Amino acid sequence: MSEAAQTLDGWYVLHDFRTIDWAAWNDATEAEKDQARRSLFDLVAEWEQVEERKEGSLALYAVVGQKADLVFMHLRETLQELNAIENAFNRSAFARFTKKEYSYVSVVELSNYMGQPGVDPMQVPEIVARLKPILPKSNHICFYPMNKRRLLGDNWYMLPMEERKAMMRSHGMIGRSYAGKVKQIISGSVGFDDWEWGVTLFADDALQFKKLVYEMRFDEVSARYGEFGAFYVGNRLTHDSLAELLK
Ligand code: 76R
Repeated sequence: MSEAAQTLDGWYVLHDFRTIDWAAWNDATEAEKDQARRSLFDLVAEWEQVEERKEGSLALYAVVGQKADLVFMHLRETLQELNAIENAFNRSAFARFTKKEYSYVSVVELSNYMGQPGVDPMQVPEIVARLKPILPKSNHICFYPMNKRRLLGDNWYMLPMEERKAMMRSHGMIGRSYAGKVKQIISGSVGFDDWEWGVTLFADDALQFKKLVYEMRFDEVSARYGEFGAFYVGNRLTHDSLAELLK
C-alpha cells in the first residue's frame, strides 16, 4: 500500500449556495422586504462578531451566472456550529425568499507533502494560522470541488509518496508564483461530501483565477490526475452592495 499523506486539519467549512426567488421578492410588500433584509443583516452582523472573536470566519459573495445568487462560506470549529448556522438562516425571514441551491462540507486542510523533516508543523505559528484562517476580503471568489483520478493507468492513490511529493512541489511552485494575487484555501472533504477537496480562491482581479487554473492544467498533478466539478465565481458583497442587491 502506498503511504497516505498526513493531513493537518483546521476549521470546518460550509459553502452554502442560495438562489433568490426574485418573483416572490418582487411581489413582497415593503414591510416584508424590510423584515427579510433586517433578518439577513442581523445574521451577517452576528457572524462578523464571531469572526472578530476569531472563532470562525465568513465570506459572502454574489455568484455570477445562474448556478446560484449568493454564497456564504462559513468556517467554524465544529460541524455542530455549521449546522446551527444553516438552521438559523433557514428560520430567518429572508430565507422565505431563497431556495437552497448547493452546499459543500469540508475541513481546512494542509498536507505534509511540503513539510520539513523533523519539524512539528503544529509548532509553526504560520501553519497553525493557515488552519484557522480569517477569510480575505478580496473582490472575488472562485470555488470548485475536485478529485484526484483513480484510473488503471493513472491512479494518484497508488503512486509512491516520493513521486506525489515531487509533483506537489511543482504544483506548489506554480501556486507560489501567484503570491499576492490569489489566495487559496484547500479544504478536504473525503468522507464529508461528493468530491475529495474543495478549492476556494480569492483575488481582487478575477482574471488571475483563469490564469492560475489554466497554468495548473499543464502541470502534471492537474493534467494527469485532476478531475473537476462545477465552478462558481462571485463578487464580494459588502453591507452596501448587499443593500443594493435587495433594494
Ligand atoms: O500549502 C502549501 O502552500 C504548500 C504547497 C501546496 C500544497 C500541499 C499548494 C500550493 N497546494 C497544495 C495542495 Mn494547491 N491548489 C489546488 C488547486 O485547478 C487545479 O488544477 C487545482 C486546484 C489550485 C488552483 C491550487 C492553488 N492543492 C493542494 C491539494 C491537496 C492535494 C493532496 O493532498 O493530494 C489540492 C487538491 C490542491 C489544489 N496551491 C498552492 C495553489 C496555490 C495558489 C498554491 C500556493 C500557495 C502559497 O504558496 O501560498
